[in-house]
Amino acid sequence: MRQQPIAKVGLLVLATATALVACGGGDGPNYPTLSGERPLVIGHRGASGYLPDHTLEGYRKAIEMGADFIEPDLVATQDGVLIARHEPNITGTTDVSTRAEFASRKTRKVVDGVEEEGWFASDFTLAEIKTLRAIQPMADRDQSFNGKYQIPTLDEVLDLARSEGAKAGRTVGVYPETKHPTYHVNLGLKLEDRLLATLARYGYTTKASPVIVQSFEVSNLQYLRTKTQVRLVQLVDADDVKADGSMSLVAPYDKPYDFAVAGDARTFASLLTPAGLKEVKTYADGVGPWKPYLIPSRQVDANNDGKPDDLNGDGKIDDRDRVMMAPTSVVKDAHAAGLFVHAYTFRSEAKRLASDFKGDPKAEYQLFFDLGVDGVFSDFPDHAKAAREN
Ligand SMILES: [Ca+2]
Repeated sequence: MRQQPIAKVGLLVLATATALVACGGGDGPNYPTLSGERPLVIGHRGASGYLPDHTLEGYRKAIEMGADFIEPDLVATQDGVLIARHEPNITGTTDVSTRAEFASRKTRKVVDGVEEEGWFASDFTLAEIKTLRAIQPMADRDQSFNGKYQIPTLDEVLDLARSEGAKAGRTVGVYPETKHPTYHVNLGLKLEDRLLATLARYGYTTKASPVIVQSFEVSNLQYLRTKTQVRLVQLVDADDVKADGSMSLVAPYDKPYDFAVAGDARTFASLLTPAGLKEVKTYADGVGPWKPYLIPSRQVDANNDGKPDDLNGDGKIDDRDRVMMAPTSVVKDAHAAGLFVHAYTFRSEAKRLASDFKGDPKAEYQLFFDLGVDGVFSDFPDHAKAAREN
């Protein structure tokens, strides 16, 4: 689903030059991707289906599982260091709430117009952040690694991609997301220049660099385009999918937050129209839509009682009780505009798969690969890779 604080997730996607190198050229099957090369497997927050999000251990596992890219979300510490966390609010992804020495840091902040309570990265120095340990934020996933792993910096993630890639004999890309760019500017902790300076230190300044930068906001990507040639991706979110399969656009997930601040009427959906995609192409190389924008799913109400049918008869209504619909034209339209498409988020748990897939995550990947997506953000990169090799 959409990008929720805490339970929600990251995103995104892409890379063509590296895939070419990894393939050793144009042999093998021809894929319906923008480049004709095989779609990318992006380890979403690492291998977050297995290990706590955004830890070096999780990223390493994603690489071992064959991810082409690993995906760190970026927020800033008080001393301006970029660290990998999904939210500025670190309450749900670290053990900070159990640390007596930080009890007084608990506070309230407004993130993209919504007030939140908890502990925030920008109130901690990097040295303090390093005393914390990561927690698995999804209650239904393995909690046994909680409290074991540190919070990595962007530099550490880039170093890991290089060293593990060298060990594996292939290029491993890094797919950083600037989280809540407007929020960080208002804190005096603008992310973009810090990110550019770091990437420049690694020599990552061109389209061929093993880096793709993603964001849900627009003006920061436009700014980045004036400063770097590394690939940029416009993320496209929504609040939810309605019963009929149409997208629910409710603030703050209705539009890029910089649009909200500027009073721009355009929504996330506006960015995926043919005209919107053409505009995105002026500053980005690809789009990273939430996957129901590409292939929606709907609930069933066969007896017209106004309630969704419990298709698998387990007494609950979840994704297993939805059926896949016909694809939209977004992938075709994006490719026509010259944009690659990296879709998020692919999750293997049975309860997160539509009824069509009968509990087999590979069937879902196959559907999206057949549609021509250029990459998938996956919590289970081993499953994504296996589906691609199939
Ligand atoms: Ca059910």
